[in-house]
Amino acid sequence: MIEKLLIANRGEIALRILRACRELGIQPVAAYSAADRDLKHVLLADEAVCIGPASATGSYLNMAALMSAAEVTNCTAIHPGYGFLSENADFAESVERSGFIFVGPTADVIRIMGDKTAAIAEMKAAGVPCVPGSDGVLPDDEDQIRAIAQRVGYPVLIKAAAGGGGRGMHVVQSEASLISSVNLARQEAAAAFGNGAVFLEKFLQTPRHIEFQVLADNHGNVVHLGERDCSLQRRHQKVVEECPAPGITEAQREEIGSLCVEACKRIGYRGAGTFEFLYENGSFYFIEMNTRIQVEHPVTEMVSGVDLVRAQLRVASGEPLGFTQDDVCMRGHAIECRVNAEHPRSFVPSPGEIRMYHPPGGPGIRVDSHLYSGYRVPPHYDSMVGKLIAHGDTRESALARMRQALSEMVVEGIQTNLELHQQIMVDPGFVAGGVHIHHLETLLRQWLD
Ligand code: MV4
Repeated sequence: MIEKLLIANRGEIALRILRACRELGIQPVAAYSAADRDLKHVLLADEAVCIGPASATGSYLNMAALMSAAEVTNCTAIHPGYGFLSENADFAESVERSGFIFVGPTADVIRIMGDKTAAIAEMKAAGVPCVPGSDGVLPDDEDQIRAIAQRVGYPVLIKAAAGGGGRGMHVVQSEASLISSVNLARQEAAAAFGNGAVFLEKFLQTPRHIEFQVLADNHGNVVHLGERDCSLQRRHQKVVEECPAPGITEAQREEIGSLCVEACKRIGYRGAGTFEFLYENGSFYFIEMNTRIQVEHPVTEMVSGVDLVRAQLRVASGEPLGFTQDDVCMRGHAIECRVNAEHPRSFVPSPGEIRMYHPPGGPGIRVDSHLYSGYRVPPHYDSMVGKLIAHGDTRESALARMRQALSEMVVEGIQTNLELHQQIMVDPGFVAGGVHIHHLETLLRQWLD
């Protein structure tokens, strides 16, 4: 087992990793920025190293500083968490080249998945259903581009090959605007990612966002832990997630889950991973793979009983998974509300001192948060300050527990989106289940008038 591990992240996920380390007898070392001396996991860690200034570029994105921190504290492994360097293939490569364990898949697998066209090609080869599209980067020839779009059928969506997460996408309704949109998308992609390559797909108008969780070890064992529905989002930021996805049958779960497992075996995947799909009219379409632990992993943990962060650490240490697909038993339903420090109407971040903090509790309630009374939320990072997770035997029971938990929770001193979550939990669309990716934005517009 890894003896000592550097936590190369901050906030709730850093605390989550610290807790998993302690459980496994791994010594956690906190790498923190100058603005993060008071983070809960920094205070709880036996050792903590300041890696640079408040700005993420100088600290949590500073590869050299993180490697030095691991070196001077005699860590043998680095956990990147989510965001920051978690899906940076160059970082994973430097970490492993320097003799440390990177908690995640190999650098080449991260690199393939970072190239969206390469990822789609791998998935197609593994038999995973994908969105009809250009099957690779668009050529330079305008007639050829027009022919591809014609074959796929309008509307089409132009995406950056090096993109992901929704940046630099353009919907094209008809041939009239095709070439100008492709050129614009190429310019934006070149500026944003240093790579102007773009591809196109059939644009799905009102899909749901459903993702499958996988877990793989170094010995060829791979399992899937079912799916999460992450359709409730605003501007590509997920707001509420749940497991399982409402209305998805056991047969569909088994079919898509097994295909994801097959794909993992094909590419030599290791660790925790997520296959993102769009789901429309009863069909799944693969769009991207995430090679990190995700913010919403707790809903899968609550339903599967598998501790994903502990599994990541065990697998990274070279241990076998220790269970098979037949051992996986999904029980009940879990819902997660992301708690953000933000203005309830404008969504502008609301950093500042937490004057009072009362987390909720009771059966089936889990709070993943680094907040405490007196803590100052710094203005330099993401506004998410915690996650409230409710589990129950049924979706209705999880919803009832979530409503009670939200009504108990007190966060004073900053503004939060807790009220928004209370409204969502009684919204007839959300309560019915199975809303599409534009549902929340539609609701927010309605609530304005
Ligand atoms: C799409 C799509 C519709 N059709 N692809 C946005 C983020 C990136 N991961 C992929 N995204 C989308 N790809 C096709 N062919 C709509 C989206 C999309 C979206 C997807 C998941 C969750 C939220 C979304 C919000 C807007 C657009």
